[in-house]
Amino acid sequence: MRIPIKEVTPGCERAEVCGFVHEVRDLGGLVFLLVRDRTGIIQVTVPKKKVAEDVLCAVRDVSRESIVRVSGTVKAIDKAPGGRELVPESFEIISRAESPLPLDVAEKVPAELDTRLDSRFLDARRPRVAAVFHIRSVLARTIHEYLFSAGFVNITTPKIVAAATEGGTELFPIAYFEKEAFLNQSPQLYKQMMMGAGFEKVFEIGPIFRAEEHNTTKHLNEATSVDVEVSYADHHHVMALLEDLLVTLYRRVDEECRPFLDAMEIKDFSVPSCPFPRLPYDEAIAIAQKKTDEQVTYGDDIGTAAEKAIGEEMGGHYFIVDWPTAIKPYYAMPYEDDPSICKAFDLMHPRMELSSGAQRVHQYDLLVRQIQSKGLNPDNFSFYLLPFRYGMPPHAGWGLGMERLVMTMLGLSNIREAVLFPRDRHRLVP
Ligand code: AMO
Repeated sequence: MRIPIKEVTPGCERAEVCGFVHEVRDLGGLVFLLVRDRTGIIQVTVPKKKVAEDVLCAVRDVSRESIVRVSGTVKAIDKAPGGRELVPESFEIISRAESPLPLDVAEKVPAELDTRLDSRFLDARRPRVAAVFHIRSVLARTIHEYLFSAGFVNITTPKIVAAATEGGTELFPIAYFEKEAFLNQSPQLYKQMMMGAGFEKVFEIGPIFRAEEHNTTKHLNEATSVDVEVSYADHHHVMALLEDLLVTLYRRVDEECRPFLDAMEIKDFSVPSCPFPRLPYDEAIAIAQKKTDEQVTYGDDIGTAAEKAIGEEMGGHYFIVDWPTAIKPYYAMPYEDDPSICKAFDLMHPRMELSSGAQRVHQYDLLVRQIQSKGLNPDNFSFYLLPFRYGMPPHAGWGLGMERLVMTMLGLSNIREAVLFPRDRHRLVP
């Protein structure tokens, strides 16, 4: 019976392991192989004169990254990884790897990101790359645990839709029988509709599709969004939820993911503390105007240069609040005393935006007017508007970009490193 390599200790008598051939070194009378599985590495020591002929033939024949099954006796030995070695009685090549490999898994030869993504399955055999996705998995589990224990209901909303949620641009049209359809940009309309269904607290972790033309290090065409919507809540309430969740995620990674952080050589992992500063939009613009040469005007969205300048000034996570109503989507609630600004917020990491959210408009008439004011036709939103006519609780929520969270948390330079198989302007395979 195969056991995980980690479980082969110097005290074991015999063991059978399966895994990739990490390295082969022929030293004349002895052949040393390193065999690797998800849990660790073991040295397989083959004394040529003492092993059976078929074992020797297979060992001589094996190539790096082939899958092998090895069984034999375990010996304690100080110099080997884990303080033990395996001397094989049987050695079977289960699946042979061709040579040369498209990518050096041992990372002795560095590879370009494109080459790595073309052979992602090989790239992900590298511990530092695998670590990103193990940590991402811990994040997904922690988000589920956190939201379930706070009483949220997990929902799944359609990804094939008839209308844009975030405005008309950035949509991928698809062929849907005789109708026009699109890939959904956000679960926004559906999570709000579930407030109309009385669910009160919902969340979804799912794909969002954005037909962004530009190729940047922080945009994907298919991203993963953590979406939350809460009834009888305002923007303050859901900002507090978001910052507490974020700190919980950092803390969990700090506590649970040390081996993965070590594999990535991350030494200075620090957990941010709550509450994050709330920076009004006009003050953010003033900082950007002072600190960049680029033209920054009140009423514009915050561009990359401004984002960087403000991030440097703030030095940690922060919220930008009180946005001009004109540049936020129709569903953001304007302040009663000054409808030119609204109860929308962005959660920022010094490097980039991580999340957007708002208290939503829950009054039917106001919502129709806001849709019209954005130059959109309310008739195209009739399915969304319907629940607002039959009792809609006040509500608020946010959408958090999973890849941007992973990217900023782990200091990755390109968002593509935070996705197994990224979709961008030029990449549709693998
Ligand atoms: P927004 O469009 O700001 O808001 O998206 C929310 C978050 O999703 C991530 N994100 C992306 N990540 C990578 N590539 C992209 N192309 C991309 N687009 C978005 C970002 C962003 O902050 N409906 C609102 C949310 C809400 O109000 O609840 C929305 O979609 O991290």
